[in-house]
Amino acid sequence: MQKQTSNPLCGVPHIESPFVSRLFEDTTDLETHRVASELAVKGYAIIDFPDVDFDQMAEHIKANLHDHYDFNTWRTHGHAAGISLRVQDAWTFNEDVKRIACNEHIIALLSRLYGRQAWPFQTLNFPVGTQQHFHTDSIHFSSSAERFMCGVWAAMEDIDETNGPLMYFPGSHRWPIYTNEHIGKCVAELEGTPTQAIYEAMWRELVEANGAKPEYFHAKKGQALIWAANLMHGGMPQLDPDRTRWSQVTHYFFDDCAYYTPMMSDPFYGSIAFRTLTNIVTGEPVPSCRPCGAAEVHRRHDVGADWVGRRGSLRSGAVPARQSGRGGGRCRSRYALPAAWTARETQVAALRRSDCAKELDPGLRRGDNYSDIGRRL
Ligand SMILES: O=C(O)CCC(=O)C(=O)O
Repeated sequence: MQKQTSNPLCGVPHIESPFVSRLFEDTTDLETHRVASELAVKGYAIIDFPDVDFDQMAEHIKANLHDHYDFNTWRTHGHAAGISLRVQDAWTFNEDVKRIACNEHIIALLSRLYGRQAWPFQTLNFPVGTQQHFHTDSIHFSSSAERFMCGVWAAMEDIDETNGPLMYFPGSHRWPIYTNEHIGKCVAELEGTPTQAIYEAMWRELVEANGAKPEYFHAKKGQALIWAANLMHGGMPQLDPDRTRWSQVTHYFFDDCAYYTPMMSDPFYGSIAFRTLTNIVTGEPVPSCRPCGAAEVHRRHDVGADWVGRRGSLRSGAVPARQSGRGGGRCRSRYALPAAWTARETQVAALRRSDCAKELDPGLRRGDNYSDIGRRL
């Protein structure tokens, strides 16, 4: 049985923790040790995909998904425009995609590396290089507590510099997570739906300021790469459009977090784009929650449904909160926080005193309070 090592930072993934050495000091499995230290230091680790049938499954996936992609249009237009082909969530209709996503060795490994139960929530199948600008997944899929997310990317054929290898900046996972507030954006103010393009100039400057040097994954079929939540990564241009670059990435979250899309959120304006998620293994929805207490005495509070659903009303302007302050690049528009939002703090403090102590006042149950606040906003 594994010894329980004391961990004062139970809300930090093991591989991201300053206590990573002691959290793995009892690990006798050398491969787990290697992967943990590579993820901790570089933000990625390469493994052989742990399924003896991987080659065969990859061939089935290629044959079965082939007709989902318009290769001709991609070769004549898409390739030069730097775009890609993808099928999202093919696990819903393809058993091999699902089997790769649900691989029990991967899930056990990730759970050990992060210190919480891992579960897959999304698959992407690419038949050609994505040619995607480098980015961090932390603006797309994130968690509170932060960094409880990772990607596992598997090569379904050999990849070299001519068919658009995956690229990444080792060590960039340790950089701060920059979101809308850091780049001066407010979703309520943007026209249309934001895309990662609003971050790309900043990322380029960040890479330059850090003197970061890219690496490229010239993968062999059957190799996989695990990346940490904040690793800066992307896809190189596919130099030879006649080739393919079949690959699957599965994204994983971990238990007992709240799950959201930072690029679509302004948390301190009261707008959080919570994610509606399904655990691919169980097929069950996974609600966002707020863990309470140290790992050994773990308790959790589900985030109320009304609270999760209230973001839409903020974007459509139901909250009359805007104070003008616009003018020039340096002077930003300002949004006042609704009074009910600030009042909520008092109620949450009361909730913390009661619910966490398991001494619930019947008049102050979590659901009641969150729902009530959601309605008033
Ligand atoms: O496969 C690639 O080229 C990049 C994939 C990627 O960046 C992602 O899925 O986040």
